[in-house]
Amino acid sequence: LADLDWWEHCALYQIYPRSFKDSGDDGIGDLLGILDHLEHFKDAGVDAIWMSPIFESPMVDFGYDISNFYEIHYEYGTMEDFENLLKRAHEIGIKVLLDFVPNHASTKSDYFIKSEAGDPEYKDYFVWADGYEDPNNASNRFPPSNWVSQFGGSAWEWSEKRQQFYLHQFAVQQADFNFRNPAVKQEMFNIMKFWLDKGVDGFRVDALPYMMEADPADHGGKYPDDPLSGLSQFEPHQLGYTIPLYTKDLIELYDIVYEWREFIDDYTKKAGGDTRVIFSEGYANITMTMLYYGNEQGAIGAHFPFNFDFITDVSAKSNARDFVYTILKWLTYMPYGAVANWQFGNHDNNRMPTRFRHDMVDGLNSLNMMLPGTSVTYQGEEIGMRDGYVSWEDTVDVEALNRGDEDTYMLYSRDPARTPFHWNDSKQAGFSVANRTWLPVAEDYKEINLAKQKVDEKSHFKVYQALTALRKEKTLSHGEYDIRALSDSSFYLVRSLRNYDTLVLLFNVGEAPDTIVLQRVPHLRTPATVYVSSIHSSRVAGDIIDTERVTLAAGEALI
Ligand code: TEU
Repeated sequence: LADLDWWEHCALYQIYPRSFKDSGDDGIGDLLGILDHLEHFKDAGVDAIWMSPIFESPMVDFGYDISNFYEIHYEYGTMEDFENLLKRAHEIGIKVLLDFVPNHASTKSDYFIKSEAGDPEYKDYFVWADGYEDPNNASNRFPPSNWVSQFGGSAWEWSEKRQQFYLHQFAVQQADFNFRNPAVKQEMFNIMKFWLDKGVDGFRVDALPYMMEADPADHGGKYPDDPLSGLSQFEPHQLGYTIPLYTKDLIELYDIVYEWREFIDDYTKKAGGDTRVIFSEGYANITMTMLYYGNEQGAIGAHFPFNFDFITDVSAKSNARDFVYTILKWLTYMPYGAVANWQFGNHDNNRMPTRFRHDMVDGLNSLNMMLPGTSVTYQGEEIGMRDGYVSWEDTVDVEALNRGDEDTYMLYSRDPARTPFHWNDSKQAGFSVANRTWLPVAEDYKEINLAKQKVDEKSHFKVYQALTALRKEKTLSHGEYDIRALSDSSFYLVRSLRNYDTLVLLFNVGEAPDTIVLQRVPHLRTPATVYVSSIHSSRVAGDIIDTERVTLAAGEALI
């Protein structure tokens, strides 16, 4: 069997640093909190972690608005804390990836301040444009185009100082870099090199679909308007919705990703040691997503683009066939020989048990761990954490604040998925000794917390541990897969490898018990041994079951 490189079959875990563990008393998670709890990853069986941004930031978008790409944010600690974290993680065999945010910088960054002031070295660092004079009002100007920001409103903001508009595809405080400027492209290499030199194992790269925008040179010197949406009586920016033809998924952006891959491969080659990697982030259709892997001309891009299909394509309403279809979609479109990855949540979306059903946690984690490729866990999924309740008064997410009001903010808010991690049932779930945490701790922490799940006879965490242990089986790292719906609500995933144990996942995603006849499941012997079962299953590991006819409870999963 071929040796796999570390990233091809690892269990990757996303840390949201602000909510992981507060080592001090300010109610905000920090690097020492992570450093002190690295054992959690060993315990959980995780091989690699990626951290949402830890760099200097005014925290308008909680670190995705970076003011200094070379410094650690003061609330999170110091460079020394980071170096210690990295060193300790490596000592215990855990890879560490950082979040690299190339699309934009904080308007408080030196880059932007200098650019706005017209400093010759920086004046073209961002996307600046004059816009249009208002014929009826000389003191008013219209933006260069109708482009809308992801966080609502026009994507153009007027600068009094510079007397021009700048582009921001996210918050007003997140100015889009101008990737048509070679100096910006060079600076991105400098930033990556700085952190690679510190020893990081790679990057999760943020918001790639937005990296390039249409060039006025191709449109008669103007920024072209995006076409109106279906509801054409509204201007797109009134609707807060548009069909972004000129600001997203531009074909030129992939070449930049391919250059980064060359750079990081070169780096590994020169520096030696384990492979440094790029995992790209971006919501796009399957064709555009696959271009991050590489193109037909032979260019190679990200080691893999994050797979958000379990977040965007399936939900509590999906049936077994929807799941199978979603899984096969990625595996079908993926370039030959490429590595897949799977994830059910992140800091931008409602938590997995909330988006699906609470009784599906173990089944979804099983699926994540049993599918070919890399599994990605969002902080809290290992204990089945659900969305926290965050009132309008406590809401801090810029997207919710910009797009919502007291009645509608829940439609947009990303805060519920970002509440602090539940370590135990003490005050603030053991996250912090502060009386007030940056987001409130979810109310259910006494029932759902790590300490309890470590002692309970059955728990999501124990299932998670069993799954990460099972992942070490050659069948899961090297085996073939076969996946099919058995009924509207149940499906099987078979992983098999010659001369090794076959592993079969049976999963009822429906809301009612389902009796399935299994005679035609390839390789499934009867009777069979249960390796892992969801916590509400009547079967436990070691049970011998007749697999010809099986009744699965709602949400039940059996391996
Ligand atoms: O998100 C990129 C992205 O595509 C967003 O539109 C995302 O879909 C949105 O947040 C959903 O509500 C990344 C980060 O993950 C996100 O936290 C940042 O706010 C965003 O980039 C800007 O940096």
